[in-house]
Formats: sequence, C-alpha cells, structure tokens
Amino acid sequence: NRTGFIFDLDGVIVDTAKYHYLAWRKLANELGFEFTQEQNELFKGVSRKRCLEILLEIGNIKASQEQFNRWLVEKNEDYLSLIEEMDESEILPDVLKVLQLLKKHNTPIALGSASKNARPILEKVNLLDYFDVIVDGTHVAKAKPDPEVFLIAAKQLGVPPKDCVVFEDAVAGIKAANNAGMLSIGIGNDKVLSEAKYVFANFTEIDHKFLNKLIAL
Ligand code: B16
Ligand code: MG
Repeated sequence: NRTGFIFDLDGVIVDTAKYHYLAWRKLANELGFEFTQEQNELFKGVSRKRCLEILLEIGNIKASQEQFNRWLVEKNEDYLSLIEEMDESEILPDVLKVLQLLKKHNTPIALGSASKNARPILEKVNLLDYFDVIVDGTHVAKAKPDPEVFLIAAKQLGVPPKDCVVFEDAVAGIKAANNAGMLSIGIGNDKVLSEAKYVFANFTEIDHKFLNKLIAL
C-alpha cells in the first residue's frame, strides 16, 4: 500500500497565525479589550466561527446573530488584507524540500486545513501544484478534533486512513489525526503536542531516512 501524506496549513506550511492574531487583536481592541499572543494559542486549528465565540467570551461580550456575522466578515477582510502580500519567502523552513522529496517518489499529498482561505494562500506561496487533494474549511462540517477533514482527504487520495501520515501543529489537529486512525506527527513543542506519535520542532529536524521509512510504511 502507498502512504498518503496530509499537511495542515497554518503552523505547518506557513505561519499565518501571526496574521490571524493581528486581525483578531484589532477586532478585540475595537470592542474595548486586549487580546494577547498567549490567548491566540487557543485559536490554532480552530474554525473562524469558534474563534469569534472564544474572543467574545474573553471580552465578555454578547452579540446578536447579525452582529456576530458582521464581525466574522470584518475580521476576515482585515486578515485578507494582511496576507495579500504573502509570497514564497513565507514558506516555513524545509517544507519545500519535504514536498519535493515526496513528489519525487510519486507520493499522494493532501492539504487538510480548517481555513477557508487555504487555496488562495497555497496559490500565493506557489505550492498549489504539490497537492493532489485540498480539503479545507469550505468542505467540512465538523471541526478538528473531529477526524472529518482528514478522512475526506484520505478518501479523495484513495488511501486507507491507516496508511496516512498527518503533519499538524495544533493539539486539536493531532487529536483529529489520531481519531482518524492515522499516524500523527506534531510540528512544534513536544510538551504541547504530547499526544502525537512523533514530534519535531520543524521540518529541518526530519531527516531523509525517517521520511523514506514513512513513504515505505
Ligand atoms: P480562516 P489550519 C486554521 O488553519 C488556523 O490555525 C486557525 O487559527 C483559523 O482560525 C482557521 O484555520 C480558520 O481560518 O479564518 O482562514 O477560515 O491550522 O487548520 O491550517
Ligand atoms: Mg495548524
């Protein structure tokens, strides 16, 4: 059987978390409260709607459905203007090297992201061509830690879930990969991502030998 590789986007391929943070902080400040980098950690891998719910809980703010939806749109417009200038230079270290190696072996590759902006971001950083399948926030009903996003990706790749490897930076994403019965690889802090099968600080720490083993699983 072939191994399918599924990549999360934010925090794995690019660091868009900093732009999400700036857009959420702007909204919080407009509403009269602070939003810290630390609080932004809670937003990683979490859907846009759920992020706004948490933000309003932090600010102790109640909103009508209409107002809630307006803030969702406003935050996304600010976020889109922040990522407008993104280019290849924002691809995280050695991501390209790993994608190239996988491509060389004709490995099925998917994106599994909570973001509704995933496709335009891949376009901006010029990585669209590496992905056989893109499953993002526009395709899923249930957010990570639900395994839906990764199960759809596996299905579209034509690879059984047990033969898939997932790269994730968020706790919810590692849980989603485990719930899908896939091999989870955390990218980031091993204390935070302790539920992952393996953890690496970033892709520069993953060597060829390990990748070749995964390809031949
Ligand atoms: P959007 P990932 C996630 O991307 C981000 O980690 C999370 O912070 C964000 O709220 C979510 O996408 C939705 O993003 O507002 O662009 O639809 O890590 O799953 O690639
Ligand atoms: Mg992520």
